[in-house]
Amino acid sequence: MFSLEKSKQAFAEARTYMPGGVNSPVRSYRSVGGNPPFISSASGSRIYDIDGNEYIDYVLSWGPMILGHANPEIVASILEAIPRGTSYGAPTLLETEVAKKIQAFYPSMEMVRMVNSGTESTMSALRLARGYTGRDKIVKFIGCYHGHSDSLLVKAGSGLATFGVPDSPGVPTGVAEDTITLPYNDSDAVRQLFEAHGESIAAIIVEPVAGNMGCVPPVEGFLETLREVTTEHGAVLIFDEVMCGFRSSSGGAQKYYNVIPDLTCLGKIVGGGLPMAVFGGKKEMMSSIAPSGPVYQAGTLSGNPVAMAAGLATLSMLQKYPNAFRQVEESTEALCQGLEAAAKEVGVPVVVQRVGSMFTLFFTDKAVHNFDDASACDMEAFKTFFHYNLERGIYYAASQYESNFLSTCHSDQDLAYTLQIAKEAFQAIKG
Ligand code: HOZ
Repeated sequence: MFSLEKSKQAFAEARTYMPGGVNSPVRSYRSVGGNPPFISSASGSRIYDIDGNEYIDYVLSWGPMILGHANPEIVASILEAIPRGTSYGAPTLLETEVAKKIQAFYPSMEMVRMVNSGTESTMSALRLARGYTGRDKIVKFIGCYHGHSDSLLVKAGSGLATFGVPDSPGVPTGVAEDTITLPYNDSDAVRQLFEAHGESIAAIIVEPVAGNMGCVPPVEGFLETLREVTTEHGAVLIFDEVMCGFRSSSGGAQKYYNVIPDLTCLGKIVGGGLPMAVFGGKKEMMSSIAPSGPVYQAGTLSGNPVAMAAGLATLSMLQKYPNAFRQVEESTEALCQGLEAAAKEVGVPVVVQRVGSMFTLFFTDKAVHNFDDASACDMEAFKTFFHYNLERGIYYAASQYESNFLSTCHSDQDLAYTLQIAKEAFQAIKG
């Protein structure tokens, strides 16, 4: 019998000490209602809560656990690193090894700077773009989330969309004024903007596959347009691949769509689940970063030896088993086809959008190309689907505005059970 009794007590206590009882808003389940399970452990495709419930995990820490939770080789590398000390604030050999591995997957990242989170990565890439071009304005797309730095917390998707807040209080008006927002996948709007104001724009930042309004792929020509206009007007093109990195393909969205940005931001996955992120790109541009150049960026925990060990182990395994990408993509494709077929059979309007091994099931009857499309989905149906699944051991992202992921550990049996429960959930929605 499914129960979240212990999690309920834990959540009540946590709310006394932390806003909403959590350290990141979507985890609080406000948009879907109910109580979040408090997690005690995870292994392979499974995650376990303190009430003893077991779930097939499609969140995977919001993407990074592509090789499954607690992968033995990654765990061994971490355990081996810890006795050597957990932080030095000084250079190590490991950092260069990790940089080389990142470059092997992402050749456009000729030079990198390591940081601790996706937020730091995008914030620093933007500062570099502004410093390099000597311009202030940046362009982002409505529904794309690039972390919570001031410039980027404007019409962001993810947690803000989940809670229906377009912009956050606390972002200075002057900063927000320098952020121009356009609808995702609207090439004409981008062209018009650059024709009128191209000379004052430092950068376009984009999730080349949006993950934070649910999984929304770029329409044909969109990324190409971004590349064209930025080149033409001397602006910097930044791909935020924090979510879609290593998920769209082994070389991310830039390899999959064959559009190469000037700067790339990666997070989560490069640290094998430990706090680590990175930004990088053209050597000439990256040379503007301190101490080579004047654009300041720093951090004691950057290049942390334990995170580097986890990252190196993850990237080495992905290099050693390149089939991992195909395997996880094939499983994701099979699952998505099965979900769509089950919904169709029951007669519930559902569109499943997927790129590589990330996907979102939207309760709608038409393709989702931008934030307005995502917002028009049936959120009540999503809630019913979400809770029906959770209570039966399937752990999806707790918001229609998020993506789900698979790992190499998700077995055929996992997928079969997931599809069985999905069909039942569609029947429950149909009533
Ligand atoms: N909105 C974040 C992922 N897209 C959630 C991160 C978290 O809660 O850990």
